[in-house]
Amino acid sequence: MSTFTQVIAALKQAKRILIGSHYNPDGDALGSAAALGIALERQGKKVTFFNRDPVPFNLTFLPHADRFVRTLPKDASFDTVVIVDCNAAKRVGGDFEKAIKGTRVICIDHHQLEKTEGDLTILEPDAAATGVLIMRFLEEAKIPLDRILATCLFCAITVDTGSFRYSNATPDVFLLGAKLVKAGADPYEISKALEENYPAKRYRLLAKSLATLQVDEQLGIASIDVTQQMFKETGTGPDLTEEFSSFPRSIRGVEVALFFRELPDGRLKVSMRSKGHVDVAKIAAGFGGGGHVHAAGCTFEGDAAIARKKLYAALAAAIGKKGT
Ligand SMILES: [Mn+2]
Repeated sequence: MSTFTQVIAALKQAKRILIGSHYNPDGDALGSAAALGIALERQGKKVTFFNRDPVPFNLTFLPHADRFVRTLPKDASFDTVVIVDCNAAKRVGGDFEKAIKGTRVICIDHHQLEKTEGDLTILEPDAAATGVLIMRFLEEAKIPLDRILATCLFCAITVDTGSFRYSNATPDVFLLGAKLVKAGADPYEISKALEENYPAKRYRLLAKSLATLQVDEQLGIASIDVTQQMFKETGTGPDLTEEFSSFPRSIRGVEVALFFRELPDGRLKVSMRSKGHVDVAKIAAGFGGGGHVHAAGCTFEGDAAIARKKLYAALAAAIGKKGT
């Protein structure tokens, strides 16, 4: 693992920097990438902001959101690449994987269980968001916060802490939030953009999905499903399923909430949310996925019904471990 001092020194030497974050980006991925890139531009660097996927509709309010490109010119060349909110080029995907060959790679991330590909890596699984690490970078690099940087970083932290509600919302995280609000971030404007900005068809999809609700009271597991058919009927896509897992999670007695989503090729993807002691990152890893202790996911290969059974068996074992 590397220090901020090392990363700052490397970025000081850099001239043409490519910043990438994981595909299906969330507010932490794009907020962190935007804040870091804007800060580096202020240091006179040439910065390219990359994400394979479009900026989700509820993140277009981010300063410089329109700067993210989804492809790179063939002759694009960079001397330094920064990967934020993940730590493998394949999680960024697209043109990014080719563009990083022969360049210095820096990773800044807070996910567990993945191997880093960085020449320099800051990996802190205990950090509430990558945005927290970017804040620390700015502080150590003596780059002052302003409204633009604060807005990006407040978005990053608010998204990854469930609006400062999850167990990662520590006193230190609240102090960082206060700093960002002092620097000009507007919590209500940001939360309005993030959460009070949905098209009506999201709720038509949600209604269909909630009709699939299954609750296993014995185990404390609740699940909902979204199928390709439902997307078709409502004219929606996976970008409108953000936070669907919060509905099964909000049921009394539920320890683990599951959100199953059918992929266009028929495979089944699951997002898991744990309310208590169950480490869903560990369970997801058993199926080739990953994430955090309280939020993780994986995609199953092969028969969906068998995959579901296997997942429930793994969860039952984990839930049964309580108190031993
Ligand atoms: Mn994150």
